[in-house]
Amino acid sequence: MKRFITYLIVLAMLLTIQASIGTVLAVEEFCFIIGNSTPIVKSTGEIVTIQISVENNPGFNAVGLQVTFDTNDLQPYYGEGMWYKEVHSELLINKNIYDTGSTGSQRISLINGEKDLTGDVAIIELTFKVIKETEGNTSVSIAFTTVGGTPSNVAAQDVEATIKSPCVITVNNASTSAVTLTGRVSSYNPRRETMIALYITGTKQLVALTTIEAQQDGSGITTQKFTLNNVPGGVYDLVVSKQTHLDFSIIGVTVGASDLDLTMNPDVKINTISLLCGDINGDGFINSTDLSILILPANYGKSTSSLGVDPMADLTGIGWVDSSALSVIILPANYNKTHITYVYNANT
Ligand SMILES: [Ca+2]
Repeated sequence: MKRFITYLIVLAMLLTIQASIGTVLAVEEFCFIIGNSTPIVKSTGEIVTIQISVENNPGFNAVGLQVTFDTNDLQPYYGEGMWYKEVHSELLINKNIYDTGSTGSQRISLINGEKDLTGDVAIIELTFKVIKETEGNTSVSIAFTTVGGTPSNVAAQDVEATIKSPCVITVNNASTSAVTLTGRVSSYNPRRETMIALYITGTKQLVALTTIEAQQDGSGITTQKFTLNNVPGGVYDLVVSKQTHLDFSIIGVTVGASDLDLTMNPDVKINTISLLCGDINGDGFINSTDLSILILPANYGKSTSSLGVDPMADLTGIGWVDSSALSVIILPANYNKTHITYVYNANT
């Protein structure tokens, strides 16, 4: 009780101070911010990532945010799984996302488990593809959701907060001196999609992305070309990924003022990016775990159309889990390997 009275006295003092300072020296408010201080300029077709961060954070563990944007201008981008992701390591995003699709307004509930999230940090990152055809501005705004959106802490107390919104994206198609980046990928099973992503080197900031679409038929090893459009000059990490294969990253790809064709590079590792195959469970390793899945009686010798068969175990795309997959996984080039990182060399 004594402590409570002390608390009340302190609170009263604080309120008095705040009142006397008035608007000249306002108490810094806890604030949710979308976007950053630098302007975002993008071209049609480019990917834009926008962070939501907090400032003057007194500690909170839950909030509900409504994200609003124009679906004629921006499309949630699912290139790497979800279009939103937690960038704060402690944060858990409630899986009950009210994904209202094309309406341009989506609810995200953030719950930080048993303890308050502290510090002025980025909490989540949203990824969009710019589809606005005309030049000009478009924006993404956030608001607390009307039901249960107010931030609260682990003690179940409401935490007063404001919002700095929206984040403006300027679509400027004329200003880019962007070039194309082409390359070639060799991998198994043309019935699976291959994803080629370009990041600012040393980061996970996506600049361009394309896919080699899954084919209706075909099996075994195929070599396919890809093109990344609208790549501005810069230094990038190119990451090629495909289900059941290990990622292949080329670090430090330098893009200048003219188109870059990796297939012309004298280095065979760069002119044909060869993906290692056999990661059935997708954990980034080709090893005995994958082998044991392959030879499970439920999978081995079965058609992928049979009930209960793990389709990932069909490595070559023949429609069966059999010796063709086994021979791929046990190849010394594949077995006991993990994701490949290779340093770029222009060699020109
Ligand atoms: Ca594996």
